[in-house]
Amino acid sequence: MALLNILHYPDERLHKIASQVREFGPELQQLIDDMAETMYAAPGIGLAATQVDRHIRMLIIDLSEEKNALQVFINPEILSMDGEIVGEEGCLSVPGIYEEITRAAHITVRAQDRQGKPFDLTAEGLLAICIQHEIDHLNGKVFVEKLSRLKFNRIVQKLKKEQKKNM
Ligand code: GNR
Ligand code: NI
Repeated sequence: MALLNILHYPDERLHKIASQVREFGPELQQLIDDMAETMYAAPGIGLAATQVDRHIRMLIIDLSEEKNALQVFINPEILSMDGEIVGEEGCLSVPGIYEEITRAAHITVRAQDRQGKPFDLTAEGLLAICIQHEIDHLNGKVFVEKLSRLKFNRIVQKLKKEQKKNM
């Protein structure tokens, strides 16, 4: 197992669009395990492959306290969404920033598990928010880009200042 480096906004690699996973071999299994270790260490409740500079359609989520309920979504597709939910979101690629974001309240997602077996899942609440947040990453989108231009610009300025300080 290994800890992976998480890209930080505004790294342009966070804007890459991920491609379909076609092989479910040992390389993918290793990446899933390494991403899980990285997410738990952070700590975070979700992680998209994009965030560790692997541009394939794979994301992981674990909402449990005990960190023992890993959910793996490969080639996820949202089949339906309805309603609205507002929740405070954070992102491991945008450390220290927490903002309220409006998302669909109920979604049905189709994906494959780590063996490649397809499944459908209906989600609401934090799980629905998290799946949408992670699928956005696979499409090159980061949650701060959903904010007003004023809020977004302030955050980018702040992040650039932080980065300078840490050089
Ligand atoms: O750890 C995370 N917490 C979180 C909280 C509210 C909404 C979404 C998230 S996902 C985030 C981890 C992350 O950056 N995933 O891409
Ligand atoms: Ni994120």
